[in-house]
Amino acid sequence: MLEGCVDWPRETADRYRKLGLWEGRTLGDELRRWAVEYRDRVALVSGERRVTYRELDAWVDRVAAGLRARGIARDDRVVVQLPNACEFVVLCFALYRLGALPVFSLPAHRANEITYLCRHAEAVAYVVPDTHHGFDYRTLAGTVKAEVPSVREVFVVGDPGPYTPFAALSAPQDGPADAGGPEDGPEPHDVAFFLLSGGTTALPKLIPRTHDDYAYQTRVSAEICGVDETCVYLAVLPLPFNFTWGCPGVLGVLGAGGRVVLASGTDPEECFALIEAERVTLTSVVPTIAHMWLDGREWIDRDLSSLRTLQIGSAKLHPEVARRIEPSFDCALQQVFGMAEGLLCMTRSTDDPETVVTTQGRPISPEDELRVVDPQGRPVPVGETGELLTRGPYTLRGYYRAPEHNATAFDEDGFYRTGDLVRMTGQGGVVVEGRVKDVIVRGGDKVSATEVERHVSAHPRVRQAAVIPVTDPVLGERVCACVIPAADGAPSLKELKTFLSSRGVADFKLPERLVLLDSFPLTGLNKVDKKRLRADVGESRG
Ligand code: OOB
Repeated sequence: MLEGCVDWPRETADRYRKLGLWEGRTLGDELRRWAVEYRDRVALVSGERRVTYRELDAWVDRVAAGLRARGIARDDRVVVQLPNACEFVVLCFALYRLGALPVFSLPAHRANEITYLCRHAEAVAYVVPDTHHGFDYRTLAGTVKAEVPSVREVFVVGDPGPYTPFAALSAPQDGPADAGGPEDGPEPHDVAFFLLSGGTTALPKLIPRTHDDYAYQTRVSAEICGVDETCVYLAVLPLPFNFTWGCPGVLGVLGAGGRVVLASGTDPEECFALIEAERVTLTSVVPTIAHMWLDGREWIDRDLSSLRTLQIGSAKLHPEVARRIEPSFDCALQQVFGMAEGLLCMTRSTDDPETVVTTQGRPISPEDELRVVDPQGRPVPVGETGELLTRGPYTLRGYYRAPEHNATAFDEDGFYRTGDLVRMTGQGGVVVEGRVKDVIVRGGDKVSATEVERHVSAHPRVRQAAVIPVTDPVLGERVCACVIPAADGAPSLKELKTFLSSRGVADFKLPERLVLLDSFPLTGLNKVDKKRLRADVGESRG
């Protein structure tokens, strides 16, 4: 396995193979099979563009050849920061075929995140759009390239500026037209790509996902969702989210011969129009978007009768909201509790309505192992709340190049500590009750409090900072910075945001509330008592 990654123990891996969970095919080979089977069916729709399975397969081969001609090889890391467009899908499969490793970043990431990712992964290439939502990614690429010497190539979808056009990759190459035969391609057990963790640490962690494990996750979740060739999936959330890419998402739907429609945004007008026009049957959103769509249903007159299932996950969906989904959309609700690290829980179409509304589902694999433990690590009885630990055939055994963090993020049996507080129901369902990790869930976006604290603390007029979530009716939670000012007075919220932006911090992490304090409440161990801080701040109007 790739240097810096932690493998499953051999006997565990053998068991997953023997059970037929890991089928021993790479994601690049999978696409080849799908193209043979589904040929001229439409695989991808993006704006005016419609791409069949065969066209997709051929396009992927051309891009793989183009990448190879530019020296991108097996095990090379490539940071991918593209919006929802066909090129994202094509690039990832091309990299999968070469055995080069996409590192999924989000369009919202800025210099702070991207330089870190490129440096940590020693990326050789970085792929961006020219501009998106008014932001010029070529300028960002300039910063990244100047700071991270390993980044040799920047590929740009659209107007390339000083860089290589992505389109040039699919032009006929000089020399042998070889996209990499099976003899030098990746093995099914190899890492296929990296997802980003929601993160509790000051810097995001990289999650290695193997061909075997991801193929399994997408196949099983597609089965559970009843995905077949009549499925039309609307990718609303960013493609680099595990939820959108593989739960069952893009990969699960392509594997069944369905059609993937790419949305460029989340607003109900655009999405409802697409659902009507493409007869979408399945889509996945976060609770904040579900709220917007429920409201949109009141005034947007579109025919959504094709929708069979609306998946909602990534943040807690409250039962009151959950109850409104089926009547309003006349489709089934499916709750999804998942994580980029692996474990995926889903409610089933056969569950009774109360289970669908009040639980976050149950694990998708019989080989998923779940433990719910108290703070001392002792199992709690069913029905009681504790921290969820898990291991299984598609849950990581270690973050990439993070031995110190891995030492505490996993227990001695290889169980991943999710940081989520859950309660199990008698039927094996999971109910998410809260979290012990220092993460703010803003909409579906995960913000590491520690990371934001690091940046806020760097402000010259901040003596000490603690970052906490504050409850919000729209987003669920927002980021609140609690600050003990330096002697010469505190920055305003606006100044703080400008300061963080100038450090290249992504917008969704910026504090939306600032509370000035003389001191922080402390725990017995002299750490900031965030629980009390949250209670104090919640009561104040700050
Ligand atoms: C998904 O993945 P991540 O990696 O962005 O975030 C994982 C964390 C979980 O540990 C949990 O804290 C929270 O997001 N979460 C939920 C939830 N689904 C995720 N909290 C409450 N209720 C839910 N239904 O968010 C993700 C990955 C795959 C599928 C769906 C979501």
